[in-house]
Amino acid sequence: MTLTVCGLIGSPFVRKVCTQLNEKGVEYTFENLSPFQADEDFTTLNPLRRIPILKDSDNGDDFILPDSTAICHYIERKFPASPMMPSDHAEYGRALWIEEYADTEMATKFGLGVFRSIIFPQMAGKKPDTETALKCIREQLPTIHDYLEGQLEGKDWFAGNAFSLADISVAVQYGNLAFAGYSPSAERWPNLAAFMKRVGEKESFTSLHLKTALVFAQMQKMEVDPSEGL
Ligand SMILES: N[C@@H](CCC(=O)N[C@@H](CS)C(=O)NCC(=O)O)C(=O)O
Repeated sequence: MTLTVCGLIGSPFVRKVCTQLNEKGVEYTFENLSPFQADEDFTTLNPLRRIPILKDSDNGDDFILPDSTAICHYIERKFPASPMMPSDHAEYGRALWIEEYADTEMATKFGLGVFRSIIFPQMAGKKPDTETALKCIREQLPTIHDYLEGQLEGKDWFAGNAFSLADISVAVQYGNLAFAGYSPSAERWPNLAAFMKRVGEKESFTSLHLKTALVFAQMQKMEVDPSEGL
């Protein structure tokens, strides 16, 4: 059996899949695949031309699974040991919702608004677009932090009482914000800060996060004035 995760480690969706596999202790190989430099064949792997993509030799050479959510729930079904979804029905539903919220609302605002504005221009040898990123941090992100802060009230994890796919999905998005140089104020959003600290104690997450931080280490980071309370 060979599982291969294809993508770039800088993608939160790719790290979501790899963190789950690490947490479950499932071995996999990693294949670098950039959606931005891929040829036309990439469209046959994923018509949306996005990463991650999973290959599983158990299912033959033709088996290709795109999309982090499809991949993670496939992995959950194939490797049920060390479950990463709650067994309680209500909490299971909650985990799915938080995963969806992270993959759509958070990914759009964090990824397109902040991460891409800071990191992508620098990859092309240009200056980071700090103005766009700051506008997003000021106008769009507080609503997301507020929502998640409320969801964590009196709880260690987003769904059930153990680290789950919901937590991974949220944490990898905050990871990409951190690579751009911004993390939400711990004073204003203490539950969120405590949550990220707990996730940071998970080797499955931190090993990948630190490896990715090195990729962006030379890049200029944004600075947010602490007096803004963001
Ligand atoms: N819903 C997808 C989203 C995947 C996604 O947006 N991946 C980004 C990288 S972070 C991508 O491949 N972008 C390529 C592009 O925008 O052209 C998933 O969960 O896998």
